[in-house]
Amino acid sequence: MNKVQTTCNYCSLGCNIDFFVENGRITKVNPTKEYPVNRGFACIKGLSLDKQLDAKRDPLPLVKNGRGEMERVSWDAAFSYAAGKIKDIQARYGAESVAAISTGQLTLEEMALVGHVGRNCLKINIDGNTRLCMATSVVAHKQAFGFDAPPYTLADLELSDTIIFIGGNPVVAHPIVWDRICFSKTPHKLIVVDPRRSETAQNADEWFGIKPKTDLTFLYALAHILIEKNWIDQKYIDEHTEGFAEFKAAVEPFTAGYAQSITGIEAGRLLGLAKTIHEGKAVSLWWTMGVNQSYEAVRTAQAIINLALMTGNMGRPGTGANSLTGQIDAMGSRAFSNTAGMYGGGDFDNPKRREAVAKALGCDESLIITKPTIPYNVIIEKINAGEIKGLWILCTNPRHSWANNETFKTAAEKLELFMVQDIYGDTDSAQLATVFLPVVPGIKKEGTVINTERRLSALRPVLQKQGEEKNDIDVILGIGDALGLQEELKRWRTPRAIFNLMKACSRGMPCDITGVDYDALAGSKGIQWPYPDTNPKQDVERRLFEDGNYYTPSKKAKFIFEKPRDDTPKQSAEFPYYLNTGRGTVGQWHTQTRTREVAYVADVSAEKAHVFINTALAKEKSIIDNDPVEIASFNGQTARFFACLSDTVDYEQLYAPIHYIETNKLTLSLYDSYSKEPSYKYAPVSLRKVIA
Ligand SMILES: Nc1nc2c(c(=O)[nH]1)N[C@H]1C(S)=C(S)[C@@H](COP(=O)(O)OP(=O)(O)OC[C@H]3O[C@@H](n4cnc5c(=O)[nH]c(N)nc54)[C@H](O)[C@@H]3O)O[C@H]1N2
Ligand SMILES: Nc1nc2c(c(=O)[nH]1)N[C@H]1C(S)=C(S)[C@@H](COP(=O)(O)OP(=O)(O)OC[C@H]3O[C@@H](n4cnc5c(=O)[nH]c(N)nc54)[C@H](O)[C@@H]3O)O[C@H]1N2
Ligand code: SF4
Ligand SMILES: [Mo]
Repeated sequence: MNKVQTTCNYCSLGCNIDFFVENGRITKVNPTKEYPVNRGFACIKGLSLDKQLDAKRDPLPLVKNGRGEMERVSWDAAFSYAAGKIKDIQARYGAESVAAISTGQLTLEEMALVGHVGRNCLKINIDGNTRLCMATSVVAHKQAFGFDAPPYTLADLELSDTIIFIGGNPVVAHPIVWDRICFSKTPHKLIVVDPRRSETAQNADEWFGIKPKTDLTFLYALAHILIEKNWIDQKYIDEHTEGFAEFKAAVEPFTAGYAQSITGIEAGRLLGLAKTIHEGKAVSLWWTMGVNQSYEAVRTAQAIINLALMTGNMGRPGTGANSLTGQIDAMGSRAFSNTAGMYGGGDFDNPKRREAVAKALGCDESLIITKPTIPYNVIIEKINAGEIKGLWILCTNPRHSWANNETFKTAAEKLELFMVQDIYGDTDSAQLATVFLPVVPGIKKEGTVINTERRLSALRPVLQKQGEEKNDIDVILGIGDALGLQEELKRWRTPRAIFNLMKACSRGMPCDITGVDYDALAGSKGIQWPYPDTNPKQDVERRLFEDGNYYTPSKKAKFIFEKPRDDTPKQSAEFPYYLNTGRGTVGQWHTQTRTREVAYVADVSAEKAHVFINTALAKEKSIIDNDPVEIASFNGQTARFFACLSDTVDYEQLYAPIHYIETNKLTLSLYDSYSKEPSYKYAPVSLRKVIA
């Protein structure tokens, strides 16, 4: 039996799993005992990675023919068709009339390669679907810390005596995080801030069920109390931060009484929470999508950072203002996709970085794109406006996952060229494609991913691809070659070669990985960045900012703040309730293309779109469990769901899991001002029972 250790390519924990293979067949699946993230555990998704092999997939691509039918063609024919069409559209409408959307679920080598072909060689815009997820944290980190750097190591969960989750539900979304909290040997208090009594809130010591989108006021009021009581770390503030005096003045009006009127949390409870933070020896604050997916998300994330800074809860074991990522390689896409910043970080107009990156890539500086991509929402708007005529999507399913998703449908229908690169040909997006490029799943792929705590981990093929099967690298190279880019791509032919290019780009940057050896990463415990070849620290767990130095020019972290916004859609007589959205169950993954193959998941999750409704509201409307209901949204759309009565949502709140396409029919085209991340978690809606 041959053992292959690889990385689960679902969530951002990046658990390692040992697959045992005999005669080309998987015979045993064991979570890797020695891997420091999951230590012998894994969730149902990681244990079921092999199920993605069960789909009867055709290895050959499809191209829409003159009769409007998708026709099976050879790989060479698909590559030359795609390349010809890209060139034709660019010749007629300009370079930027083609765009691409990548993801945080590809390996960093795949993302780097498509970033090179698309951005450098074709001069097109490429955004990541990380925009839907992590853009907020990226901007918050860059502005406050000087670089996009989540500071923690997962071991901090077990070293913390006060664990505060804001807008995160690890019981469902980060099962290994939850596991590590449950088995922590440090006596601790778990506090959850979430308008919904989530699975994590149900298991917490304290739950703050705030009104939706009032986090900023809640956090500023906490800061106000901490300052008023002098429960702050003045030494840390003086030595390692800037902007505190201005912040102090700005939070002055946010009294506990005022906050109560906005957030619905009693003043006394807020005071109690401030005291708990003050008394904690190691306070860690964790946030995910409840914070990131909002119209004032960046400032909310920074309000969390401000709390950690002012109480000296940074850089010490068990502390931190910690953003958990979502997709397996969100961190790889942030640092190595050539989309919003250069490979390894830095701005496209920074002459020194341009020179260094060109040298690392062994190319002329003029080849490197000169500006960041336009964001995801602008790409979709420009397609709808007829300015963008060609779109290539890789490893993402926006017809389902994009906010206000009917706008994606209208966009896709306008495209002259819509290339979908996916492991399944029947996704909601693939059904609109003009070119479908089938690829093998992660279990047959090779490359590197970076998890939520900045840990690089190896993906290694458990099984080899067969016959006509292609992986993502093959397909991107195939299109690149058909475009005539052989010279530009000569250093980019294998995952190892691409990794080494990225390594060279990272030199001297905060995310320096020059000390990582591509081959030695396989079967290892993974390596957290930074890991420079000049001083590779051998410890398995490392956090950032232990010396109090940040990546800003002054080496100090910045207090950043702003008045809460008051210009966004609100509940009204017409739309008296609000729709909250998020993950459903541990076994369900996003648009459910992959997890539908897991029989156990199918057995224990609802087949159709459902919405959680408070029992009192349901009673008022004579709705009982499983009744069909119709929800009308502020965005002008309506959708049908099955009712699921539950007091985990309050009277005004409806909660719809994202795993059904109906949910994003109702979400808004509303974004954070700085990160352009969609405000997925709040839409004013109305509700009625459907009478048969
Ligand atoms: N099983 C499973 N696991 C996953 C995924 C999956 O699809 N399925 N996806 C992965 C990905 S890509 C991501 S990004 C993560 C997401 O992980 P999480 O962010 O933990 O998941 P969500 O359910 O989207 O949202 C978390 C919580 O935010 C709350 N929330 C809504 N509005 C507000 C608000 O105004 N304030 C506050 N404080 N909270 C609010 C919601 O009620 C919800 O409980 O999960 C990852 N893990
Ligand atoms: N309302 C609402 N909407 C949301 C969210 C929310 O909380 N609320 N969350 C948002 C967030 S955080 C995220 S991350 C997005 C996720 O949104 P998407 O990225 O659109 O969701 P997935 O279902 O993960 O899509 C991944 C696609 O890649 C395919 N795939 C899997 N493996 C491979 C591979 O190796 N190669 C290729 N080429 N394809 C592969 C899968 O079959 C699938 O079609 O959804 C966002 N949408
Ligand atoms: S917790 Fe995340 S990385 Fe670990 S097995 Fe589950 S989905 Fe995979
Ligand atoms: Mo995500």
